[in-house]
Amino acid sequence: MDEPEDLPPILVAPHRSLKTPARAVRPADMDAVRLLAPRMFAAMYKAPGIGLAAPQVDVGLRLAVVDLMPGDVRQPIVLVNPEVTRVSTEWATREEGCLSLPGQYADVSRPASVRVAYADLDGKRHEIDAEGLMAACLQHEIDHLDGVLFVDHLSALKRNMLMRKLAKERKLAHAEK
Ligand code: GNR
Ligand code: NI
Repeated sequence: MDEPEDLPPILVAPHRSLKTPARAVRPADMDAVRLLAPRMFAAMYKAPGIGLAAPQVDVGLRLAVVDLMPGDVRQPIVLVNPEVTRVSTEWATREEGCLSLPGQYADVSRPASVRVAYADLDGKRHEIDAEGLMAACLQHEIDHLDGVLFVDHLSALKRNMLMRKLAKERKLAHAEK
């Protein structure tokens, strides 16, 4: 048997680190970022999820990884200092989940399409024009870098209901262990 890989644990809300805006990645951070990114992918694939932001593994840097795995083929994207530079006037609503709110899902409305500028691990700049699930995922990950969770886009009533449901389910899961 292989040794289980040492993966960074994914923080679950409520947690202070999930509410704290992350700082920009600087050139001096790039060695640490190059070590962290593969571990973030491993944690994301294991979960499984389609995106993971550094604050979710308690690292306060503007770094996220995304892989929508279209047709189960891996298409990993590392986003260093991603920024939304254009949003459509049209909005779209889709169900979202979050690895930091395990088992919780809600309809979230956001701009239907976005342009995102970012750098890769070599410092090369890129732009993506995204719509559909990719647009929602990129906005969701950039929100994490600003200390924002998808529940922050819901009414206070829906947010409180979902947070209480999460706390109750976690309490039950711990009691059953
Ligand atoms: O796995 C995830 N699925 C998802 C579905 C709809 C919109 C956004 C996402 S991202 C989420 C993983 C996660 O928590 N990323 O921060
Ligand atoms: Ni999330």
